[in-house]
Amino acid sequence: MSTDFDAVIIGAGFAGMYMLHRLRQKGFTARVFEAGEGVGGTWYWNRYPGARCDVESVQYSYQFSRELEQEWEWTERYATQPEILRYANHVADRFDLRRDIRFETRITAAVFDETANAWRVETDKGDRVAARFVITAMGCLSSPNTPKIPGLEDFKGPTYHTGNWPHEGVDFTGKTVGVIGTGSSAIQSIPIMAQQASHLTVFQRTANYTVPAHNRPLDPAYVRQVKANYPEMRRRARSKPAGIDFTINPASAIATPEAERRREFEKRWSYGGLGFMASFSDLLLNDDSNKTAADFVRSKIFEVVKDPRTAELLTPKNIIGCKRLCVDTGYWETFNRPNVTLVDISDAPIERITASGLRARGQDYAFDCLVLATGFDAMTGALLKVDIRGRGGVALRDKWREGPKSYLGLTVVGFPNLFTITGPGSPSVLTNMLPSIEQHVDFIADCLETMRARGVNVIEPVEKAQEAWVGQVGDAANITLRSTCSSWYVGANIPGKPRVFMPYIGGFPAYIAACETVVKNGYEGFALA
Ligand code: N01
Repeated sequence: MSTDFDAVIIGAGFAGMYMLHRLRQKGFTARVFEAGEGVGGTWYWNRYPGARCDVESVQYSYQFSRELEQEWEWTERYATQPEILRYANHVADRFDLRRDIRFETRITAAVFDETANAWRVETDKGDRVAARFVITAMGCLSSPNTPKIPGLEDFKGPTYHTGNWPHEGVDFTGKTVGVIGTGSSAIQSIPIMAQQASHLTVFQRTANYTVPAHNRPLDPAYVRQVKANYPEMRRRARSKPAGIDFTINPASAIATPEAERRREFEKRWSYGGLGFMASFSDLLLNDDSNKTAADFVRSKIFEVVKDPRTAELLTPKNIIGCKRLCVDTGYWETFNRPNVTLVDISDAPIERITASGLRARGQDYAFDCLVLATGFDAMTGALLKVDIRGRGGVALRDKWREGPKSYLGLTVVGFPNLFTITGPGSPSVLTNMLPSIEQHVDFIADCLETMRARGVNVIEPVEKAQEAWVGQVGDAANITLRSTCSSWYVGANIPGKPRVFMPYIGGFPAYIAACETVVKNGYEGFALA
């Protein structure tokens, strides 16, 4: 059967854009469908005040084009959402991507036609297209979670979700604001909202660890030096578990004398950012080591927050780094402001949202605006919103009822010619997303090229290889403390979601090696027909 395109790509974030570019370079035809009006994915939707990336801008960038790398000028250590969105738009223009992207169009269904060996794709605008391949590029944190709190629809004022923020922005000047949630999005936005609002009430279910960003404008001399040495920096980053170039101290925290340990933590703290978790190599492997880092951060809260009761409430009790570590600018300081109140809801859920605010622990709180900083149905949420059906009409939703299973986080048994960029079972959210995306896109593009050269029409993983990979993902998860708490990594934030540690935590280098071995052995673990 002739198809409309070689590939349909779902989503025009960084993954979808680069996938389109690579396929075009190799002479394939592709059409991207994107729900938003523009490119940028997560950076298109997450426009809440204070949104910025917690990976340094010079590393959170594409490396596939040396020219792009050299011409783009990042202005801050951690780029703001508007700057990253400008970068995404620059890439779309520079590589002339828009002509193959259909905006404001959401794919609703993708069904594999076994007689034609093609995917039949439907959109909410009535498009019906056929493609040999479907490639999902929907992002891991792109399906906002609005918790089913009773009375949500009763609230008379505006309600905003950090993951779907109004494009025109929101001015909270003179308003009273209630914020539910204290994850990364809340920790970034609360300090800014507090500067605008007449009063801000923060409803905290779980206190979170955060490290200072120490953000600053980038020194042009530093940028010149990075640009002169980009390939070397990228190579070092690829050799690190998180795909980020920072130095990991190989020592054990608990085996290091206390004074020396504290010096190392202080050094990392004053440098700022996620590299704090690389202070010692066993922080996520050993409870006692983890506690040394947790206690260090806890002590910092009491140095900053003046009211001891508030400091106590802000003090996380769980393992540091188990939930995703946050990076902030002035978060704890914000709770010294007279117009900010912290309400602990750890022991009882919010009873209900009311017309004028909410009721929690038997008390009513009134505010003009409600902000839900309540996160996402991570990793599988966006994928399963699309009605994806493989062989025999089996739905991916049913196939993954007990949790996602994939081969390399890229392909699924029973779903031929379907690729999931940064899908569950790949390093994705545990790494710098940009290099992880590029590695997946390159794998897929090379695979399609090999298939074309060999006259192969269909690729699909075999059950045995998928089971072995799922076993490896599970074994890696069991070694670390990261799989032990209630986080979105294990689906714990979504009622009824199966508890499975979804990303591959064996590290970026081990993952790249696994993919390379598969290719070297002639796409081992796949059936090619
Ligand atoms: O979401 P989250 P997020 N009642 O799930 C609370 C990336 N990111 O949008 O912890 C009351 O972390 C929930 O409480 P609890 C990054 O990977 C990156 O902040 O479940 N509270 C929690 O406090 C990040 O990890 C960047 O007890 C409820 C909060 O809402 C991921 O996105 C910036 C509740 C949700 O926190 C998600 O971050 C932003 C309820 N019913 C995000 N339901 C950077 O690059 C949920 N909560 C810096």
